[in-house]
Amino acid sequence: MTSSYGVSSASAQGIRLCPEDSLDTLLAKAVAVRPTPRQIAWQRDEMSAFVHFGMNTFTDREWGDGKEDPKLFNPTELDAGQWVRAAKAAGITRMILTAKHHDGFCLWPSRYTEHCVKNSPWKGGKGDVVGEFVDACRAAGMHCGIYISPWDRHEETYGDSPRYNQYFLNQLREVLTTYPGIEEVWFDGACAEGPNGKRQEYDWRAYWKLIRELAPDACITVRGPDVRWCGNEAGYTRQSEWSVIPMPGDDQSWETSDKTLSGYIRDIHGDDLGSRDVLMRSRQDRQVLTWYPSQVNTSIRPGWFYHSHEDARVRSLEDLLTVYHGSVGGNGQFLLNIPPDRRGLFHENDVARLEEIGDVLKQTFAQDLLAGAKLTAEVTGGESVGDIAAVLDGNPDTFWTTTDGPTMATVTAELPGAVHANCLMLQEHIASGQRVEAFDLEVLADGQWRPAASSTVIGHKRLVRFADATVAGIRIRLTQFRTRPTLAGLGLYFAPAIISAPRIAPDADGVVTVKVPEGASDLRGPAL
Ligand code: FUL
Repeated sequence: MTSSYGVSSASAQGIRLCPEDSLDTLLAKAVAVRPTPRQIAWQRDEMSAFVHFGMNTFTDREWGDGKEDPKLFNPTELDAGQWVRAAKAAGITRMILTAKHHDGFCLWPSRYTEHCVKNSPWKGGKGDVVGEFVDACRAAGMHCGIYISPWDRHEETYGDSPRYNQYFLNQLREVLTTYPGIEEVWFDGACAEGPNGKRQEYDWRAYWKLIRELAPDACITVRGPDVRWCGNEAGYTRQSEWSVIPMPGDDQSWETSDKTLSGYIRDIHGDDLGSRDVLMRSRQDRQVLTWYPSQVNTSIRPGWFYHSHEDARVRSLEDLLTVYHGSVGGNGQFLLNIPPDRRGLFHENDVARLEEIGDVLKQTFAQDLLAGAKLTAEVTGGESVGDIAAVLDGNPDTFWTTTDGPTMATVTAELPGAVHANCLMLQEHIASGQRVEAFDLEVLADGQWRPAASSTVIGHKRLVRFADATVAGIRIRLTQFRTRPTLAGLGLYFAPAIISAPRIAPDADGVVTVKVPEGASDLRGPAL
């Protein structure tokens, strides 16, 4: 099937913009870009765990230089099952292990290098961390992926580009066939000179092609075509996170074309990667609209690897919940790093924090306050299509939409009784593209409709916090969208207040200030 843009609608992964495109054409093109099934599966795993573990754990470093003795690697109580249980307690459904970091030390017994677990004292050289990790994930129904660093500071062929590319392809083949069914391959783009003084040229196309062949369901993340880095490692999120963004490259096949990725994303750090303005600006140089969703990766501690001196610096619950609401609740995916210690276990402080996250998320989202609500949809300048009740059925594949051409769509929920609420959840049917650009929320409190919040894009999921209110109904007005809006999910919740210790700091004049930590709801407790 071919759409009016000459693009197969079944594989609308890349649609080229033209300088003469009108705004309407741009919006129609943007809506015609759709996620692949592997991208949808990835996005539904809203929270992932990153597990940075390896030689650096034993040298207390963040980046090893590749000269480390494999004998240093010797976890005393490694238990990948403990990692999986702790992650599960937080509500995490996917995990990614650093099978190889920049120091080149491999956590699986590789036949292509001596710099790996087989030459460590751990389990007499017979151990396999990747194997144990994959088995533990599979046993618990956890999706799993690997981080495998192309930058390799140990391997002597690094810098001799064709030879190293072959080495890296061999390693990829080894991992993806020894542990079949890997669901994500996470590539960092770090690159340097090898021992020959030459800069390594990575053959990304060949790496991606091999992954597609051996692990067709795997998303290739960050330095890959499926998932983009959000642009920072601190957990900052955008107010409007678009999954459809313009990229340099070839339409439909930008991931397989011979073009280099020199341009990649023009401005990965910008606040706005996909608005109408961005679409207009991207026409001139014929960029290609691509489904390229955002992953927010950050660590539970200051470092990516475990350092005992950071045991008291595990990030606060409110801080991590803020990242959760901004990422999962902002059309992104939350990749939270938890580094195992030298025992090969997540540290008790990290485990406790993961449990707290899970408890709060359960407390918040276990009960949808819209259960039993009467829903109506009103479409200004168009008609409803489908049953609006589909937004409450818990099935992300069923959805409500409208006919062409409306200027506004209003969904009203009358509740069977008044409830205490402060958080709205909305989901689009992203298999139909990303469409909503702005919406308002009103709540029925004390017999009156009152504005409670305004927000922008929705995508896979939008969480909107608003001031605690006792409400008998809610009304969502979709005020701007690219074409017929869709809604696949709607929820109303009460998120508990997070009570945290205030930060007390004297300034240079000895004046003491008491601050509420970012993300905490309020300042409470005994007067000081
Ligand atoms: C970075 C790496 O250099 C860090 O060590 C870490 O692995 C992080 C997730 O990606 O670019």
